[in-house]
Amino acid sequence: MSPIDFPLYLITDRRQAAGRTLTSVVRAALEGGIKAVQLREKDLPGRDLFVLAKELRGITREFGARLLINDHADIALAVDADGVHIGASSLPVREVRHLLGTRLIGYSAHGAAEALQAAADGADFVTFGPVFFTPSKAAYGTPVGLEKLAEAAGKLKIPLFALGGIKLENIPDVMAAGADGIAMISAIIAANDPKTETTNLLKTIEQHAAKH
Ligand code: 3NM
Repeated sequence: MSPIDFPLYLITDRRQAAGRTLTSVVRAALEGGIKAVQLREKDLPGRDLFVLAKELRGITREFGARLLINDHADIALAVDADGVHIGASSLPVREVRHLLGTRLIGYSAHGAAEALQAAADGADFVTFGPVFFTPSKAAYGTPVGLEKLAEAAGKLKIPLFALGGIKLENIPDVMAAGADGIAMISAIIAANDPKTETTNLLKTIEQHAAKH
């Protein structure tokens, strides 16, 4: 069985938590059924990130969920996380593989060629986006759209998680384009009721998952 057994990948941004603590919002998502969380919080210094990572390691473990750390392989190892999520400006995939052994490596790709290269280098899965416009980070540039998503999904042999501007309403189209799963920040982190929202998202993904 693939180690990528989660259909929905929650990426954190504490600034979108509407005054709630990130830990409380992640706990709600775990109660709603989320099975994989990426701790991102790019602005935090290493020590603060480590403290938060330890906290999230505790609660993800309670719920049998994966925890990946954005960029910081050292922090991932220090808290016994399940893996690291990296991108073009991070340590290269092969270097991270040396450090992490069999832990998971997720890679943020923005085009098919980049996604294929990450797979060839040994990434376990990719996020691909931004599929749609996302208020979460304007710096991601022009959305790639569903056609590019379909092209990449068709070529790739590792799981692809569509990312960027994804919410309940557009999940059917994204899954129909060939995504294996969905990654998101705001639809869960900024939700009034992250637990119920997570459950609804998971149900919708399940309903539209390709049957292999
Ligand atoms: N990475 P939301 S888009 C963190 O395209 C991130 O690589 C992206 O946030 C990429 O689910 C993105 O709120 C933000 O749109 C996703």
